[in-house]
Amino acid sequence: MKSKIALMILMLAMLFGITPAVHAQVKITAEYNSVSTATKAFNFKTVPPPASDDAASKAKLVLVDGELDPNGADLSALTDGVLPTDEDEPAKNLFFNAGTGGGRFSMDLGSAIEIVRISTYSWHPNTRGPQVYKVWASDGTGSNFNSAPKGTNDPTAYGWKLIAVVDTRAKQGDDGGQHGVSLTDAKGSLGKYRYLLFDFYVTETADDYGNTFYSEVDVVAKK
Ligand SMILES: [Ca+2]
Ligand SMILES: [Ca+2]
Repeated sequence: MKSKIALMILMLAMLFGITPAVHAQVKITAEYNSVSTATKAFNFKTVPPPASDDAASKAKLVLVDGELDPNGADLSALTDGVLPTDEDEPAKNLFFNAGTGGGRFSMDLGSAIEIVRISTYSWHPNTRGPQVYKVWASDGTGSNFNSAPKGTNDPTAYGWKLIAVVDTRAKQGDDGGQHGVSLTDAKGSLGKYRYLLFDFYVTETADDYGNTFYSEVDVVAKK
């Protein structure tokens, strides 16, 4: 338990501490369906619904740091195109273990591709609904590239570039419900990358249940 708490503190420090400047062009679009309006269709105002045939569907996912909650799905749930049909469906979501501060995983797309959009989707009736994460990308060609830097290491020192810091928590009140996020770039492409690295953080530490229920992560390649 001591190591879990240490990891949580470290990850929170990394999230709220000094972070390198994010690529100025990346646009973060975060949209939300309340508990009463969310449906299994995951329809948002402008964020497209999750896809089953996106570039992430064939990606290889690896758990780099942290532990998954045994009550939830494994990493494959993030890219299988399958969605929960209810607001509290652990088996259809990926979430890090209760009492831990989140974790890190990588995604290997197989080859470097032009990425036009990364979208993330989550659904839960209360504090496990919002998304708090960082995502880095790499083409994997740098001499210092490490495909699996542990959570204590800043990926930018290992050949990764920070793409976005996402936080969809409401400023006040309950923000349970369905959250959809799209990362895009005014230039039409986030860049040409083979690897993505995600840090998922807890939304709160008031209790052990702050790890978000992630339903899907889409990576859309340029056509
Ligand atoms: Ca997908
Ligand atoms: Ca899924």
